[in-house]
Amino acid sequence: MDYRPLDTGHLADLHFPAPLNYLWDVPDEEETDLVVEVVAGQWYWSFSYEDNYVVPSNFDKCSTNVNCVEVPHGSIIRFNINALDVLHAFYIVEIGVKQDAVPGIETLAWVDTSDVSPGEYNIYCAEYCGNSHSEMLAKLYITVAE
Ligand SMILES: [Cu+2]
Repeated sequence: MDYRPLDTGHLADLHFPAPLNYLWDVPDEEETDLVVEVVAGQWYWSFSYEDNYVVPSNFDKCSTNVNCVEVPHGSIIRFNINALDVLHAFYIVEIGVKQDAVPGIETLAWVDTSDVSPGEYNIYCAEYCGNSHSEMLAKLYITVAE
């Protein structure tokens, strides 16, 4: 039998798909431009900015913080995710970010909005959470701040 040792030179050529970066390449506090608190409940998402955030004057996409959040383009956004009742999962489909929302445990997800175009993105719940699970649909607006 032909025996060929593992050519470790090729290990350096391994490339991971970009979304996997989200698993370990977590920005620290100084790199984060904005923290958004996310609360999942049956059956909605609610969002709030960190206390000292000055909301840009042209942010007008959300009339409520329920199922709607607007964040600046060109920024590293950290989502601190909590669940009120049962398991949910925060899933920004087009950006490829998904994170469990767990009662009693804060989880986190983050997005560098420099990597995506300004516009409207869907946030789904990706964990079955009861009767109206399929209605847990929120909008993420990424806007160039003025
Ligand atoms: Cu759900």
